[in-house]
Amino acid sequence: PPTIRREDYRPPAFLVDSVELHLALHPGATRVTASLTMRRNPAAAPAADLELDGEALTLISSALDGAPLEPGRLARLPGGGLRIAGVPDAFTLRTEVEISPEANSELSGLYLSGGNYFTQCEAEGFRRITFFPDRPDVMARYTTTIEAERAACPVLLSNGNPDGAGELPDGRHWARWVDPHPKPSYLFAVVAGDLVAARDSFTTQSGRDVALAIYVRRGDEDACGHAMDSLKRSMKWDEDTYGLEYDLDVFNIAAVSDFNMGAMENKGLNVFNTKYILARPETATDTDYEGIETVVAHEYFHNWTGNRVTCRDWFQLSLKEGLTVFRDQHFSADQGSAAVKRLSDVRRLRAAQFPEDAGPMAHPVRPDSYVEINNFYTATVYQKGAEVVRMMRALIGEAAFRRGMDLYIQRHDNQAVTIEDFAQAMQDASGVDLSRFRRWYGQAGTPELRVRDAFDPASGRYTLTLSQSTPPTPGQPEKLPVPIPVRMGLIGADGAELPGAGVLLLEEAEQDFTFDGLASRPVPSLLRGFSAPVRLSGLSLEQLGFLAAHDSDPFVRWDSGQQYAVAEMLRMVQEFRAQKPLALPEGLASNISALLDGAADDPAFAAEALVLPSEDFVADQMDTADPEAVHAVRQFLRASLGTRFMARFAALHDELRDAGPYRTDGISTGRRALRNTALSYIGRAEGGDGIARAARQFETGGNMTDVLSALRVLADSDAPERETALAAFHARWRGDDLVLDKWFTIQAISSREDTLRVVEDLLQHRDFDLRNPNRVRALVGAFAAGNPARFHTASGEGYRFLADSVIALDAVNTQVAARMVGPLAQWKRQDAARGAIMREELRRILARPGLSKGTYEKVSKGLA
Ligand code: B3K
Ligand code: ZN
Repeated sequence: PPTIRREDYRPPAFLVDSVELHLALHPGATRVTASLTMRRNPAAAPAADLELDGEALTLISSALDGAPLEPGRLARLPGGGLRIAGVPDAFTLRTEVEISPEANSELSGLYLSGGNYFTQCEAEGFRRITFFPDRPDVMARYTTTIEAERAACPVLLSNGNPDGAGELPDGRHWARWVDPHPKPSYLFAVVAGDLVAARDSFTTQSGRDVALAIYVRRGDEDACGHAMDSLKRSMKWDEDTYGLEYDLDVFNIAAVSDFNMGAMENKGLNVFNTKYILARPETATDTDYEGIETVVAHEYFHNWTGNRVTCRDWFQLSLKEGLTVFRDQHFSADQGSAAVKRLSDVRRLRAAQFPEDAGPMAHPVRPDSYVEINNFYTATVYQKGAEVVRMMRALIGEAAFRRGMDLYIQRHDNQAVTIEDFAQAMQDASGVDLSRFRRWYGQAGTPELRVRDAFDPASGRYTLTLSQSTPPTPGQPEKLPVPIPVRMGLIGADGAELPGAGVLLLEEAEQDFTFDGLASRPVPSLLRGFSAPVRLSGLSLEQLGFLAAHDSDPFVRWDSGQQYAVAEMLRMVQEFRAQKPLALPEGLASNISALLDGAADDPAFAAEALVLPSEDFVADQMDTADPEAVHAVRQFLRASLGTRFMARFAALHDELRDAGPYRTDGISTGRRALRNTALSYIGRAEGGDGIARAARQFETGGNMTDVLSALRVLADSDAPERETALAAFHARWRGDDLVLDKWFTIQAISSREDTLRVVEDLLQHRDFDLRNPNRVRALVGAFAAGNPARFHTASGEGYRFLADSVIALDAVNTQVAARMVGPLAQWKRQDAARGAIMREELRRILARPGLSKGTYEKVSKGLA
């Protein structure tokens, strides 16, 4: 399959001013008629023929300016597109095609889910609905008429504002939608079916009323409250923070349980995975509630950053995604504890993006090439992209950043633009030269930031030497220094903050920063708030312990505690490998003890800080991972800490029980998080009553957060309560897809040795369905990406299981299949024996005839 390169970008030869679409919906054979008003693009090189994208379309008829096109002027292109010879400068093209929603298991284009119709067009799904120049720099005004059987599809939705509806013969009806804003085809959407709406309204800052509706399956209307509330808060926040107001009369969301990702920002008609809409206290965890708030906000914010101003081409994806993640993170931080939000964002970045940046798929925030664009909706484009925007704001200041956003939108409204245009707006609005900063967009890899320090007692001068280097990544052997904003402070021996706090800008490979007038050697607190997405090293265990106890910055306090634990765990891994007995390090124990002392002051922070660094995070710090040893060490520490502090964990577990109704505010979720962290330690402790506590909490827990935390403890155990609880949970929730997903996941991530066997059995379970992406992610994805000890079992069975799953999936849904390849492609991180089996499995996938280009790209790059 061909590689698409950023440098090959050419403007489209033809533009589309308006689109009139008519969809006659039938499950097996839907008719789509499209009338495109087109003209030559004066800014493009002249082309003789018109070429349109198309995939899995059956052409029924075509006409140019009202005259049927004779077959001689038509040719089908290799991927299924259409070439029309000798078109005039301006014309109307009418095509009629047939598609089969029923046969669409790819879930791209128009498909059926539970008898209802949904579309997904980003990145290249619109070409599966009609012939079109399916690229984001072709922006057009759409009018969409949908017709369907009234009984099966009482609800007919598309983008924009409603513009009429009526009856048709044979029990059918129609509805028309007009979207006044020009948009790229990837933002097109249609939803039709037997859905019911939860409704509300929002009055914008200029006094316009917007009708809000969330469409769900009958019976789920009562589970939309949190999503609706999040939507209204997002709408208000964007007005207050950026002056950005909603621009249609209606804002609709439709929820679907078969969906390739989280949600989609289609203009005026967002389509959501039910996972990010539906929540009731008894079915959704606190993490689910947070996810809903974040994703609802994210998709809403796309209305300006993505929809009104869109991407010129897919290499610019981070223009909308990095910026919109930055915006949703900022929004969520404003809703509750900004510090705890930052910790969890950083934890995610390190868990997903750092390994990507260090692996075979490493790519810059603005990639240079791709085979399948859907493979580039990555943690790098999203999360690192957001970090780059955040650094930009730190460099130019908040006020200038706001002016830059205003300028960006004012200059580029209704345009398809580049990351460079965004950086230029920020530069022009701030007067700050960002030319070197732009390297962050073009260079892959995580910079390593090293610190050395020296103190001269005679002069009272303290010198911090910061240096940076970025490791080579595929296709980029040499790296240049990037500007790294290092927010910092200095701490005196008594734990008090000294003068000198600020932001150091490291622009070169190495720089000295000096501080005068100090009485004694301070401890440097670096990367406060995680001011740059880099790996920091050079602090001693002693300094880390000191910072964990004393720093005023919550991020540094948390991170120093984590780094301290990592250092100890790595040392213990070596001891384990040398078959030495393990012992609980006293320093680590005293850090935990101090956290327990202060836990009541900030339960949410304590819950984050008490959790040991994940197995993957520890393994990532090793030259060659050792999943067994890391697992053994982490389990040993959980058990010994649980045993050592049993009484205190038990007290927390008793005291923090929810009183009163379930609430999702930061205080309540923080208390639950801390309580359940305590339970998880007790669950591993020797001689503890963890199983009894968990069984009781499982039975009496009033919300899913508590019930699932309890089930997790049981599922990790060999106690007889395990089977009883799993069976009871299944019996109670078998009718609820989203809760059943949790049942699959909790078994897939169990630390028990028989987990792979259990997972293989679950693959045959009557409730497992390869066509449902949530279910696949809940079982196969959770096992491969969330259970390193069992996935990396030395026999290689875990690898074989994943390869088999990828092969089976690729025949059903190529996007989901390609996403699952990731863990196998990290073979360079493993020892020689494991690496050989992983490569063998990758080759086995690659050898499959008819492999999709998306899976091909991931596997072949993974093997390289
Ligand atoms: N823009 C969509 C993601 C589309 C993924 C296509 N493979 C959701 C989002 O980022 O908001
Ligand atoms: Zn997005």
